[in-house]
Parts: sequence; C-alpha cells; structure tokens
Amino acid sequence: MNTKQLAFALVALTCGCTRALPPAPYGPVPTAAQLEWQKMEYYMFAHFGPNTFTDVEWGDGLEDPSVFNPSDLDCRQWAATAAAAGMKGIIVTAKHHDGFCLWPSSYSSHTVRESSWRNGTGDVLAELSEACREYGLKFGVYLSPWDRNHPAYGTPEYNSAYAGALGEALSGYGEVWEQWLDGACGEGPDGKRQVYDWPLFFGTIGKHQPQAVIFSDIGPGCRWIGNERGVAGETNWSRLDTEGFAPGHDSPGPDTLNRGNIYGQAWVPGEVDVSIRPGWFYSPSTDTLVKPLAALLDIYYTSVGRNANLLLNVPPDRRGRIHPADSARLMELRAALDATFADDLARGASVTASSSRGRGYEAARIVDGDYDTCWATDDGTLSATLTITLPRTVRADRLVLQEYVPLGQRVAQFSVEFFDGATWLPLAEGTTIGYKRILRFPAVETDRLRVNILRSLACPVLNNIGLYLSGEQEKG
Ligand code: FUL
Repeated sequence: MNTKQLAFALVALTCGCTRALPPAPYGPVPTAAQLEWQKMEYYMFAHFGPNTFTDVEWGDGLEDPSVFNPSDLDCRQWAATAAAAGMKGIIVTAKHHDGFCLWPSSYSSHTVRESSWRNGTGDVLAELSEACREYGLKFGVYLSPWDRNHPAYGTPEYNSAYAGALGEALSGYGEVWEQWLDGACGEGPDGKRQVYDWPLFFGTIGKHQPQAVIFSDIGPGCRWIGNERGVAGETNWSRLDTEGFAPGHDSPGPDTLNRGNIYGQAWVPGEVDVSIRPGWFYSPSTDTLVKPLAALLDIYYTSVGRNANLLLNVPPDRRGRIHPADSARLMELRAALDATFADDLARGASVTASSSRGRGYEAARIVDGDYDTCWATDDGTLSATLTITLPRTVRADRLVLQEYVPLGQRVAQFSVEFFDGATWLPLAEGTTIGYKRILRFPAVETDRLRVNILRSLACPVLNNIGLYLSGEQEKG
C-alpha cells in the first residue's frame, strides 16, 4: 500500500464508510439461468395434439394421425394471449405420451407430416417459436419420454430415437429456455419397460441448448412440486437431494418434492404445473368448467406466493386457438393481480433492523426497489427484527418477502406483527421465504410492521419487502 492508499484507507475507516464484507453463499445457489427462470414466475403450458380432437387425456398412440386437424391454427393468438396475461413464456407438448410429434420429426411416423392438417406440411413448433419471438416470450418444449407409439419403445434403440427427436426440437427452432421431461408411465405390470438413458438425454439438451432449464421430477434445472393441484408446500426449500433418485418411479415421494430438502445438496427450485380446466387437453365438455378467478388466485398465492414458479396450462381448442372462456379468465386474473400489486405501500417507508451487517447492507435496502441490494446481518446473527415505519397509515392485506437467493436460501421461520395504533398484534407467520413469499391476511390498518426472522440457517439476507392491498377483497 502506498501513502495515498494508506491515507484513503484511514479516512475510510474513521468515517465508517467502508462497505461491509458480503455474506458468503449458503449451500447450493442458482445458476444464472435458474435465477433468470425464477424471475419469470408465471408462464403458459399448452397441451395440444391428437388428444385435443379425441377427448382423451392419454392417447394410446394407435390413433389415426389424421385426427390432428386444427381448423384455424394461430400460434400468434396463443402468444398474444399469454403476453396480455402477463405470462413470460409458453411450453408446448411437442410430443405427449401418444408419441405424436407437433413437428415433422424424422424419428417418428406419427407426426404433423402424417396428419391431414395443411396436407402434412405444417409445423407447430416453427409457428409457435416464431410467435413467441414476436411477442417477447420464452419458448419451451415438453417431450414425453414415455411413448405409446414408437415401435422401439421398451428397447435400448428407443433411447437414441428419443435423443434424436430431442435434438431436432432443440436445434431447429431458436432458443429453448425450458425443457420439460415428465415422469409419467402408465404401462402397468405387464407393459413395456424402458430403461431411460438420462445422461444421454441431458447431454443432448446440454449440447443444443446449454442455457435451458431442465424440468423433471428431480430437475436438474427445476423440479415437479408433487401434485397437479397448484399447491407448493408452505415450507418450500429450493434445495433437493437428488443423489440415488431418477425422474418417474424412482423420484422422491410427493411430500419431499412439495417441500424440498432443508439441507439438500442441489439447487432445484419448484415449479407448479396445473391446468385451468379439469383436464390437460382441450375438450368441449370443459368449456363451462374453466377454473373461477378465486381458484386461480388461490393457485397464484400457493405457487408464486410460496417460492415456486407457476406453469398454468391453457389448452388450445380444436381450431388451434385459445378458447374465449380461458382467455377471458386469464385477463380477469391479470386485472386482479395488477390491481393488487401495482402500488407498493412500503415504498418510501423507513426501516430499522435489530442488527445489520454494516455499510451496504442497511435495512433500508429492502425497500429501495433494487433486486440486487439487500439487508443482511453479521455472520453469527441468525435471528433479527426489521421494523418498517410507513409514511402514513394504510390498509393492507398482502405482504411480499424476498430472500436474495443468489446467495442461497436461509430463512426457516419468521413471523410478522402490525401496530394497530395502540399495540403490536400478530399478523402472519411462516417457515420458508425463498425467492418470493406472499402472505395473505384479512385487511388491517397500520403504519408500522415488524418482520421477525426467528430462525435462519445462516445470516438472513433479504432484498425486498412489499405491502399491498388487494382489489379482490375490497370488492367484498
Ligand atoms: C403428466 C402427464 O401424464 C399428463 O398428461 C400431463 O401432460 C402432465 C402435465 O404431465 O406427466
């Protein structure tokens, strides 16, 4: 250190303006692609294929490919609907269990090429990927490993055919941000047994789309949440122990997938997949059974509100368009969420903490609207209280908490209190926070809140608190 540097260091020390050392990461942390994926929060699933026309959920692969014949396919309408709904991407069933490929795959004879749609010249993946680009949406593909049509299914050759099909879907249509590999197999005790070559499949994805987040029961990019009801665990760790497990029958039980593992060795955040209708595929019989707004709001709060992403299935109809009943409901959901989250009542609040790491990690960082600034305590401090004093008394019924997950997930227990003008009263409590936790409670009037971090596995690092009043409840 020269004299000038020494003088600078001394001045910095005396005026206390040296930045505190950043907290070390705790446990596994997200890759850049996983973090970007997590920030997307909400996107569309599109189940589309022969089942759309035959009223079945699991086609047996023996269906005549000519049944696939959308009368007026318009993938730009899917994309426009998703974008207007505030969704950030679309994942399409490029190949479901019936083996039918929505692109003219050279590894199958059960594809759009064999259908009567556009005399066999159509390609849904080409149109949808193009529409997603036009509307600024990410594009993802689902290719079911279980295949009820492919003649080689049940033999080692199937693995190379499946990897070949994957390679086509992942190299022909631009960027694929999420690859969906479901674990279903309904072959039954006397059915065909396929030993999947997962390393080959993952290698194929890595070769063509190294940034793609891979969904399966156990990741590695993101994991199934253990049910199709739209409900992540109230406790939901983004860590999972995957050693010794495989997607499908060999995955951990649904309860584990629902909650993750507190000390899991891998970063595998949860994704909630659920359909807006009773089935995954379109059927005219469900036109009147699109989930009501209240059910979709519940799903939003038990997915995005519980540290998981929401993959909401909106199945295109027999024309090849999103049905008006579904799009109307999506717009209602968007309006309700916008009405709730447009105005952060905690913006401009003053925040103090029972403990803070020092310069650069002050409590005020959690209300500055910047994702990458945070409040943190000293390394040894595993519990702390944040007191949020609002600029004025407000009415509120939603609280958003966010941990800065680029440094791992830490908080295991917390509570929230509010000041009712005379005394502090309990408002909410919970276990994990993670990337985002949204607490719903009956509306209160208050000008002060306390967030008590009661148990953290390492020093807590929070980057955001938001307070809101939902439009829904105000309407009564
Ligand atoms: C499951 C499938 O069996 C269902 O048909 C649906 O595609 C769902 C999203 O995944 O594994």
